[in-house]
Amino acid sequence: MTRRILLVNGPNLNLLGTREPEIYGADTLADVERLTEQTAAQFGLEVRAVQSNHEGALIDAIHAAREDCAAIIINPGAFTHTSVALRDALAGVALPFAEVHLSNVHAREEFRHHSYLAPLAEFVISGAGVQGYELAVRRIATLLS
Ligand code: CA2
Repeated sequence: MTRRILLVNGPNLNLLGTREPEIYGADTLADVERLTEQTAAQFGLEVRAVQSNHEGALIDAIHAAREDCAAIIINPGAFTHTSVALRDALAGVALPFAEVHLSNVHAREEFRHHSYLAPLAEFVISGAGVQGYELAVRRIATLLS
């Protein structure tokens, strides 16, 4: 069985660590990807990391995961609250996935409280900062064991 996780970060997450540290913390996207890879390695899992600001590119990456990944960790950014297309892509590949948010979306504006993806997710982590990615890897390792 494949031992690879697809890590997907959506729009604007390439800006991590450059502004709004009070909401999203000081770590960069590179830090997030490194933490995810290092945690996964402890469980003999590999990571393919993708970030895009384009909905179609994210969908293509999710489709490709069907070939060689066992699970997906996704921070869909603002597409969480808007994208039926991302939801359909995740439903289509039928891989177990975790939805991760750096901030606690339920403590923020009303429009961030709804996720199109969450009903299909194995689990959702929101508000644990970058540690949420580490926790997601640990839970996925359990689910895959
Ligand atoms: O809390 C999260 O991880 C979010 O997915 C982040 C999204 C937001 O739209 C979601 O509601 C919750 C926004 C990502 C923007 O990231 C930035 C990071 C640094 C500076 C500016 C934007």
